[in-house]
Amino acid sequence: MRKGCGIDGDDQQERFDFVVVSNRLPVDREIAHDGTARWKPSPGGLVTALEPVMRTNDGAWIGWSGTAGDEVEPFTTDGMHLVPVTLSEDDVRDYYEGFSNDTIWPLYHDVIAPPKYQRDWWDAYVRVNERFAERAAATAAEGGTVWVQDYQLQLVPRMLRERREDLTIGFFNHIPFPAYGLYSQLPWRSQIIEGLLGADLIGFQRRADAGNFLRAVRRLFRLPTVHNRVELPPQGEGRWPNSGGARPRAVVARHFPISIDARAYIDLAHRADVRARAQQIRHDLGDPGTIMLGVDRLDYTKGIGHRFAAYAELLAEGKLDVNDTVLVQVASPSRERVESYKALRDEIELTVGRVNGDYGTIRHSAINYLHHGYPREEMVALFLAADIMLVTALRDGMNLVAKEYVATRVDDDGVLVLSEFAGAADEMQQALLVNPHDIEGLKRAILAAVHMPRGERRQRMRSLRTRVIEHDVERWSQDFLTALAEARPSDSARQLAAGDQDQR
Ligand code: GDG
Repeated sequence: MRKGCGIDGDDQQERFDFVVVSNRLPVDREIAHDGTARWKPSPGGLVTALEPVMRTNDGAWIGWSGTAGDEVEPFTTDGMHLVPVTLSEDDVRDYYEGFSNDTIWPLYHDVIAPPKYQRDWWDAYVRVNERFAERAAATAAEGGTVWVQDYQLQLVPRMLRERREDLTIGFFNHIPFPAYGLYSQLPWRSQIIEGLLGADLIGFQRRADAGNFLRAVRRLFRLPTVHNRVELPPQGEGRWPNSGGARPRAVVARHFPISIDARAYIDLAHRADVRARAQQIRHDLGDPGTIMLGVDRLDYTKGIGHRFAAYAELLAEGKLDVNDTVLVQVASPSRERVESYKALRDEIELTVGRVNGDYGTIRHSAINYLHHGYPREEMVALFLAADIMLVTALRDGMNLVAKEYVATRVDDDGVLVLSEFAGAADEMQQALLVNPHDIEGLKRAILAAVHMPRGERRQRMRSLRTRVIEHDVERWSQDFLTALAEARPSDSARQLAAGDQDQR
């Protein structure tokens, strides 16, 4: 609900009972041929997840527009009230590409790439988190609920509580939280935990992530945790973490596995033009016996190289035939100014060239590599065309692609090969689960997928689909908001939880 009057006598600013804060706004600016600009919804895991919740609750969304130096006034588009935060070139380099994507991202993904610990990046992270917290404090109504998203904004809960003790604050971490042995490398490990403890409820993808976080709290602050609750004693007692408020309170840390808007994927899968496109894709690929598919941001966490290695060995050993098999790999461009991503792109593209050079023929490429982003319709057509979906992440908070693939398969066909290191594995036990580091095991799983009888494919796919359809993104947000209302039973939190239930 919107309110015209603010607190502290600031009556110009519109205030909202429900505020989402994330690094990026859920829109991209598009420049038309005539030079006019408009905002269009942007694709991506987080946007897909939160857009329906925002619309239902008429909330405000705080985030960066995606362009450095952009100074944009709050605006409403597609029924969503958006509040932009400005990031300078330096902020983007040091807070976003630096600390978020070159320190926290690799550290939280089990140091697959070496994290860089740079003090000026940390300073930028603190500065930009302050800016988001200030914006949130100025946007939330008295007694309102603020839901902060993801690893770029871990200090915001505490900074917000320092400014507004009246708010109910939730935080959701979309990426893994590492074991303490790794987490303890972080020079600012205590400050990050204090930042997060500013929330009433901290959500993680997997039970193991919540466990790792609670262990870090115990190790760093010697605070007691009971089940999933941290009891914060009155300030000044013991090694008290500075989490913002002065009052003793409890913080709950639990897992809430995120999901997708399954209905939207099912609807697309039934559309005649999308189905025709799927057939066209098959035909254009030479009507092979087996189409395998990978869809990932070009990121070192996704195990794209491991997937290629297993596939290339199967071709080399004659267990797969390039005349009858193709691997389509969509690798959408990502974080292209970060060094480790540049190196990854070189490595992946070198491998594609080698595999195609070694095993391709004039008629058939072994790997059909696409370094583009595509509209969702095209993704669904690809999912429908693919006999086997390869999700071989080395570490992944959840992996929405795995869920999108099964939601799309309205024909109950197709096989999902899924890494046990993706959060999705906890719920998707009927997939062919693999350890992507074990190349022999990965090869066995690929062959099992290629040769799996129709009956087994149907039985596995049905059970996977039931799970994803019953646990969709609306259920995720409902579960989170209900738990938030239980953690701190304010009026706004109770209303959000109840409103969400009415929607179902
Ligand atoms: C983070 C966590 C967690 C990709 N390429 C295109 C495209 N995509 C869409 C996919 C999917 C989303 O982007 C990617 O989500 P993932 O979950 O697979 O991975 P991350 O981007 O790493 O997301 C992850 C997620 O947050 C949510 O909490 O699951 O673990 O790392 O929806 O379909 N969409 C379109 N064109 C593309 O080219 N339209």
